[in-house]
Amino acid sequence: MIVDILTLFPEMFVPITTSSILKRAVTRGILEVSLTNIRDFAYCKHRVVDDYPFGGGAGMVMKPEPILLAVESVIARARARGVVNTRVILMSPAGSTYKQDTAARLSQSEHLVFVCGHYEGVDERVSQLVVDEEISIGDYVLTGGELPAMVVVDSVARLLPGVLGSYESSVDESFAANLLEYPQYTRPRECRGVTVPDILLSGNHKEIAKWRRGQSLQRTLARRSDLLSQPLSKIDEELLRRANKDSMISQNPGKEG
Ligand code: 4GS
Repeated sequence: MIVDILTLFPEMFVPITTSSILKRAVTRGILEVSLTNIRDFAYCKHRVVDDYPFGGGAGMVMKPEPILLAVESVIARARARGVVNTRVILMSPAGSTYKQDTAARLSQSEHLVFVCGHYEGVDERVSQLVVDEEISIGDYVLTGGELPAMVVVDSVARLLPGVLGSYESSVDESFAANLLEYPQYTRPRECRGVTVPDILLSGNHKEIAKWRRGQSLQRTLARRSDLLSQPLSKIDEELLRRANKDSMISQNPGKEG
C-alpha cells in the first residue's frame, strides 16, 4: 500500500515509520509512506499557505491551491507507477467517526492520500474538488490533522497481510468484533496478593476460550453496552451467566472460593 501524507509538518511523522510494527511493514515492502510538505506547492511570494477567512472570524484558513497541487502531484506520481485507485482523505472533526470497520475498508485500497489541515480549517473547495471522504477520530479538537492521520495509518497498516506476526494476529479480533478485550495476565501468578484466574493455568484451551468470551461479554455489557447491538446468542448468554457467577464468588469468597 502506498500512503501519501500532505502536511505542513512532515517531521511529525518520522517516529511512526521508524519504530515498531510500522517500521517492519515498511522494511518488508508492504507499506510505503511518503511525506509531502504542502508549503512546497505554495508558489506565491513568501510561500504563504494560509489566509484570513472570508466573512471574518478568528483564525486562519488553509488556502486551497497549494493543497490541490500537492494532491494532484502525488496522484500523478502514483499513476506513473501503475496505481489506478486512490482515496483522498481529509482528517476533520466534521468527518464520519473512525471505526475498526473503516480501517478494514481502507486497508483494501492500494493508495491512500491524507490531507492534514492545520489552523482553523481548510478551504471548503478542497473537499468539493479532490477529497473522497472526511474522517474524524473523535469528538475533540486537535491543533492539526497529523495525529489523526497517524492513528488511521497505524490502524490500517496492521491489517495489511504480512504486517503482524502470527502472535499479534488480527484474525482473533474479527471473532471478537464489537466486544471489548478479555483481561490478560502474564507472570508472576501472584502479584501483591492478586492472583491470576485458575482457569488460565489449567491448560484446557477450550474452557479458556469460553472463559475469555464470557469476560469480554461481561466487560462490554458493563462498560460499553452501546457495542452490543444484537441480542446475545444462547451460548453467549450462558458464558455471560458463568462470568457473572465467577465475579460474585471472587467478590465474596465462601466455601467455593
Ligand atoms: C480532528 C479530529 C481535529 C480541527 C485540525 C481544528 C485543526 C483539527 N481531525 N479528527 N483545526 N478530531 N482536527 O481535531 O480528525
